[in-house]
Amino acid sequence: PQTIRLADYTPFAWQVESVSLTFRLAPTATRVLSEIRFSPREGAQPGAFFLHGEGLRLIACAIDGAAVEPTLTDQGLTCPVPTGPFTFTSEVEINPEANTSLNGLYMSNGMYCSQCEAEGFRRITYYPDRPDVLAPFEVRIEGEAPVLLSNGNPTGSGKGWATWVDPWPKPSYLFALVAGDLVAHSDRFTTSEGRDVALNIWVRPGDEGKCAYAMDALKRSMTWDEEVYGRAYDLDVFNIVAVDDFNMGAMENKGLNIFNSKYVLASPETATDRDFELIEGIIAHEYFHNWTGNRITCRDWFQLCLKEGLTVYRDQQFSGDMRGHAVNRIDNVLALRARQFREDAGPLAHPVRPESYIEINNFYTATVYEKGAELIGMLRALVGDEGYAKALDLYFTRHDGEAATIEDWLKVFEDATGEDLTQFARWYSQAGTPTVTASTQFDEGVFSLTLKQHTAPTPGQPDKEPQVIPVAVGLLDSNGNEAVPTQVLNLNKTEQTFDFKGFINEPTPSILRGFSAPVVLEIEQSTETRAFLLANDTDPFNRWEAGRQLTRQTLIEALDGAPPRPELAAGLGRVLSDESLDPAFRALVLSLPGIDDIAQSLYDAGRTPDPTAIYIARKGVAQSLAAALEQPLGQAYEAMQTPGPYQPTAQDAGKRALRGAALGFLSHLDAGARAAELFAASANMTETTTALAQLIAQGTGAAQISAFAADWSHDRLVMDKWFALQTSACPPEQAAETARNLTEHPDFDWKNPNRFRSVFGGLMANTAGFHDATGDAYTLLADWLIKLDPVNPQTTARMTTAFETWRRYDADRQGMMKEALERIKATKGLSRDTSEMVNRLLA
Ligand code: BAL
Ligand code: ZN
Repeated sequence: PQTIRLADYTPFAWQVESVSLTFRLAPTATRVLSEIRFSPREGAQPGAFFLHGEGLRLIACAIDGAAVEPTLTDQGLTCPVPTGPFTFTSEVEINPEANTSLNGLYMSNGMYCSQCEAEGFRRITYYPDRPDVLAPFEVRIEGEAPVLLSNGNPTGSGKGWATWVDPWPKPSYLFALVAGDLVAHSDRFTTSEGRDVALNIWVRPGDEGKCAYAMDALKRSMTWDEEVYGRAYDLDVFNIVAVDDFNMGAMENKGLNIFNSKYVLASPETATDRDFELIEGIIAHEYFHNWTGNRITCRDWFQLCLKEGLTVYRDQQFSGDMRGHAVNRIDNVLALRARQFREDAGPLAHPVRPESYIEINNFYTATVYEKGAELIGMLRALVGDEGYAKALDLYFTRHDGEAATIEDWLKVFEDATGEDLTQFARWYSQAGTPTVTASTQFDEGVFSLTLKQHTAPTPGQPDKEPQVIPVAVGLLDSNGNEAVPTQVLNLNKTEQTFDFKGFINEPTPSILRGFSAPVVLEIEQSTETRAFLLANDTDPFNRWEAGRQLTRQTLIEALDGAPPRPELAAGLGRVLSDESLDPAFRALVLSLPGIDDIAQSLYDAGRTPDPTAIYIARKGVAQSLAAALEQPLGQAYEAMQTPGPYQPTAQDAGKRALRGAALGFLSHLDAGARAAELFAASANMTETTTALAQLIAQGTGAAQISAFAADWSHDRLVMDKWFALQTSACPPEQAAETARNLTEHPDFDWKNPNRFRSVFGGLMANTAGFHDATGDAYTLLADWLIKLDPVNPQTTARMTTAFETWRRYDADRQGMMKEALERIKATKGLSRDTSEMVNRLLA
């Protein structure tokens, strides 16, 4: 397979003036007629003309009406073209029903649906399928389905046809088509520019009652983008479609977002607090792409973080505004550490802007998305809020309608603020998570903070240069008052010392407040200092972080047989009972680091982690904390009830989160009695799944597992939870067998990505279960990935990341994981997607 390199970028030599497409839909033989107007740009040479096309049956093509016989390969066509402007027409046939890859035009439960990012449009028709080719599209759809949708504004419809015009030039990856028996949940929105926009969420009949929350989130997103970024919507209609078979979470096609149904459909009975939160965030994310991604797109796929990092940053800002910044920041950092730090520490580490790829779908990663968002946050910290606002305004005016690069992005910051971002740009090209080591000294009233930075080698990058790291620091006096309020230190050398003068007593530093940079902070701190920060830090992130450090230390000590330090229970108990604190925050303080987190900490410290031992130690710590805090936990469990009808508000969700955290501890003491009671009484999915997870973890949930299935077998999304809970929450020694049994369940529709991910994503999340010493889970997952690969390469490739930590473990586990990967690698006809992933994992 061919490696694509950033350094080889060359512009397309033709401009596409217009695209007109006609679809004659038929499940196994859809005809696509295209008329594309090309005009030459600099570098255009007669004859040298290539259009992408994969899996297409060419019926005919012509240039300016004269038939041509192009040279066809499995990647596209070449044909002679004239020197001046010309019109290329073609007719191709495709088979949506046979398209199980869910890439291009495919069918899901009888509905036609498309997914074109990154390179799916070439499976629909011949086209320069690259993000720097922008054109206005007209689409005519002919088909029997009652609803026929494409991008832009509707311009006509009749029995069996509809036409759409999208006036905004767009790259082909933003094309979309949907046709099916759908019903709409509709609303309207008037933009700040006075445009009256029809809003529709299209779902299967019967699901229309589960769209209200998504619609409300959409309207809040539209208002927020006007108020915060000055960006108004630019078409007369905004359509969202929910589809059950989808590889990603959602897709920002212009004016026609397509969503995995799990991120649209919600009712109190069927969706959890977390589902509501994700729906809100993803609706916002896709909507925000209308400006950051669609109006300004990416020149090439190496620039993916230009739209994704920025749009994640924007959706995180929005969610913070909607739900509270402190808790939102902690949640985002937890996700960053769990997925991106893990990626950056292993064989799949790559820069936020990669320099080469074989299959671009493999680079829709936590690094591009979440670390990409962190870079925006750091830029903002460096230039200030005003500088950020100026830079963004300049970005929108300068690059509207263009396909831009990271250089363009950094240039608007330089031009708007006068900052030199040459060194900052390293964040985009250098992979790996920097470690910042802090040490302090106190001498004659001067408090000195020395910060050192180091980044370990990553694949292809043995040597690292120092980065620009904004380190937000505050100093506390011995009463816990702010002696020096937060200031941002600019660490840009390998080692720097920062002095703070005028102290009588030594202050306590609170470093990396708000998690001001995506780094690992190492500082030698006593248990007392951590307990002090947990009790007193005025920065909520660092307050939580102090508790986290304390629990992590306790868990690691427990592995070596030490009982939990009393400071931990005392500190957690104070937070638990502090009613001035947000319950959601208290829940986060009470949540223990996961097994994967501890395994990485041990590995970083030069030890070989044993996931089974960590599981046992973690359970022991939870039990002893539960015993020490039984009374306040019981009180919180009672006090955090949310009587009355379920509301998906952040406030109520926070109470339920704290109640769930208390239940988690208490279940160790009452063998699941409270959980069984809660399960029986619950009228909402949040409490039902919280209770069921505890019962499954205690190994006492058989009756409830059956009852849940009996209640919900008709609801796909709820049954996804049923599958996932069993593999993720069950005792580790049962994990592989549980997963295997579930694959034999009649409802295990393995070609549906949500269902496949429920079972195997759940298994991966059960760290001790996945890494059980028998290696059964490795074998099972490898067997299924080999089976899934020819059907759905994208989902298969994504799930190979289960093995990305293989080098962390002991020789036996390493050997078994390596063998699983080698077996996948040796599979005949393995997809380019999966092949690239296993090669990188094994390299
Ligand atoms: N562009 C792919 C889906 C998303 O990031 O919104
Ligand atoms: Zn996105």
